Amino acid sequence: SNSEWIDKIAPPNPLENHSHKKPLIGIIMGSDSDLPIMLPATKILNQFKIPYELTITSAHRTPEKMIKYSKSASNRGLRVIIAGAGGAAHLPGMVASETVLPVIGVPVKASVLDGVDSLYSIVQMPRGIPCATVGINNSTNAALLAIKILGTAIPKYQIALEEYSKKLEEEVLQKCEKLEV
Ligand code: RP5
Repeated sequence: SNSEWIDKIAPPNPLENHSHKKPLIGIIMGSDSDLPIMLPATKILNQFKIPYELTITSAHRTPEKMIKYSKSASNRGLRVIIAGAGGAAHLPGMVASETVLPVIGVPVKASVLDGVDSLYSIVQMPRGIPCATVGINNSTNAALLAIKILGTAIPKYQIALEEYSKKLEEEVLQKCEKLEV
């Protein structure tokens, strides 16, 4: 169930802001049913020790909360927003229209249309209001892209990203070695 997923996310009580550290990245999603898909983003941010906040807000069900969140995001110190949504996935685009921060949309596979509906809803923004879009269900890449954006201003995150890439490379090369013997 969703509550089990909530319990699995570290640090504890993720639906509240981290009070001890000012969050740099905001992760939002349209419904708690998106949590399992957004979980890998939290794993990456924890791995890179980047303070983030996590909340649920819906473009359709809680439009006022969404607007308040978007309008206050920059002043509250956030640098990037990651927004996951499925179906008629208007959340990332609507948030992008109400904030100066970069918004990265994660299309969630949530309906009988297999996530293609979400992908198209998020990627096909009108000229003037950009919203970065990653692959369907790929919140890992959303987090890594957010860290790359942070890295342009905070060099330690670029160093951490280089280490991450190096590790990925070594993993692949090790697998090749095993195959080739
Ligand atoms: C969107 O509708 C959410 O982002 C979710 O992906 C989808 C389905 O939501 P529920 O089935 O949880 O209501 O708003």
